[in-house]
Order: sequence, then C-alpha cells, then structure tokens
Amino acid sequence: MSFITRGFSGRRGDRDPRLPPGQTLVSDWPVLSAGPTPDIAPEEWEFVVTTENGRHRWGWDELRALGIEDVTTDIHCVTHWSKLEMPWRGVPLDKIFEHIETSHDYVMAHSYGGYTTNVPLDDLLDGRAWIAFEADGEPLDPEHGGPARLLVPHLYFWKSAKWIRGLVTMPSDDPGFWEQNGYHLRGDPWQEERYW
Ligand SMILES: Nc1nc2c(c(=O)[nH]1)N[C@H]1C(S)=C(S)[C@@H](COP(=O)(O)O)O[C@H]1N2
Ligand SMILES: [Mo]
Repeated sequence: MSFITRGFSGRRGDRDPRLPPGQTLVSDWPVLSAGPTPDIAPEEWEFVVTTENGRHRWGWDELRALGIEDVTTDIHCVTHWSKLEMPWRGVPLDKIFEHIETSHDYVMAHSYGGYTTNVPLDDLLDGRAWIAFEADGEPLDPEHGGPARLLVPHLYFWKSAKWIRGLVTMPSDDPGFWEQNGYHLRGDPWQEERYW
C-alpha cells in the first residue's frame, strides 16, 4: 500500500499542471504526417460540409469571412509530446455549423491526401475547435497542414486533421485512419485515451 502512494505523490508537485499524464514538453514543433505533404494553393482550397440534408461549400475568402479568432492553446500528441500556449488563428467551427442542419452526432474529417479522423460533433462546438490557418503568428507551413487544418486542441493532436478539405456528418462514430489502426475513438489526453 504505502510504496504505491509514495511513488505517485513524491513527484506530483514538480509537474506542470497543464501537462496531461504521460506527456513531455517540447520546445520545437515535431512534424507527424502519415503520407506526403499535399501542395494546395489557397485559391484552390475549398471546405465542404456534407450532411444527410446536402452540401455546403466555402472557398478560402468565404470561410475567413465567417469570422476569424485568435486563440492560445496547448496541444498534446499521442506520441507523448506537448506544446503549451501556442498562438493560433482560425475560424471557429461554431461559425460554420450556424449554417448546417443535421441530426447526426458525429463527423468524419477528410483531408486533402486522404487522411480521415472521426470526432463527436459536440467536441467541435462551444469554442473548442477551429479551421486554423496561422500558428505562431505565421501562415501554417505546408508540413503543419497549410493552408488550413482542423484544430481540436482538447483531444490528442491526431484529431487535428492537416490539409482539411471537409467534414461529413455521420449517425454513428465510425473510425477514421488512425482509429482503424488502434487509436482510441475519442482521444482525451486527460483520460489518456491513447489506444483501444
Ligand atoms: N492529413 C493529416 N493530418 C494529420 C496527420 C496526418 O498524417 N495527415 N497526422 C496527425 C497526427 S498523428 C499528429 S500528432 C498531428 C501532427 O501535426 P504536426 O505535424 O503539425 O505536428 O497531425 C495530425 N493530423
Ligand atoms: Mo500524433
């Protein structure tokens, strides 16, 4: 009994309370991509939301016109690195879903290049998710998802689909690319929902 509690409590005060369990701080920004980096000019980029009721499409300027926000947030990769207080700029998903009607509770995010990841619709709303096009005060590098990526910082970073192309709503929580390969369906870093 006592050796377990001693092992856990001894170090607790040293840890940054913003770091979820099992995470380590990095000062650089690692690149993690499952395939090649697509080359998409903002003029060609489009974002399409597809529901059981139809499709809604935004071009680059149309999407930005929905309303741009600056947000400073922490990000947590399932491979155990975290970055704290990163400045981002993007359009909150709330602004997009003002124009969308669906009875579905889940979405599949689709990227240029074919990457997919599933997210409960609730996790994209209430100021918790953005279509981001700047980080650290600069346009997103192509390797980090430029011209635009999904940003869902309260879930592990694999949910933040780079080169985002659109969302398709779903009645059930069907697994995306990494989720089919053993990653957790939701991926809350505070619950350590890494694999399943
Ligand atoms: N389209 C696409 N999005 C993606 C990935 C990917 O391979 N393709 N990798 C995911 C994973 S596992 C992580 S940790 C982050 C990495 O983002 P970064 O390369 O900007 O750090 O992007 C996520 N989004
Ligand atoms: Mo990741």
